Amino acid sequence: MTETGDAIKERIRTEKRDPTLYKVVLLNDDYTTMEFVIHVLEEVFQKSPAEAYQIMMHVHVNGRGIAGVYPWEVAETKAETVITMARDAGFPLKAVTEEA
Ligand code: TYC
Repeated sequence: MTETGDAIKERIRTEKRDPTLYKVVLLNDDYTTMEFVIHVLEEVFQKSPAEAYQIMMHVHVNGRGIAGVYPWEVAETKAETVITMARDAGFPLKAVTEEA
């Protein structure tokens, strides 16, 4: 392979391994039930019941909290899933992504 070819291959590999991570941040509100937030943390973010309870209470008390940290596309999908599940259940729960 030529030097140029190797350089292009290397660039493609680098792009595929983008190390940037994103936080999925849950926002508090007055209407979503604590049980629903715990359910979301267990189902979407694979948290144990104890961890899910702790994160939910952190958000409830502090206004926001980190549900998990993931590569961009995973973080965006999880945030969208949270919003869709909440809308379907009639809750205003919001999740946003932020660079970690
Ligand atoms: N504040 C909500 C209540 O008192 C519970 C809640 C916690 C809502 C975390 C959203 O991201 C949230 N029912």
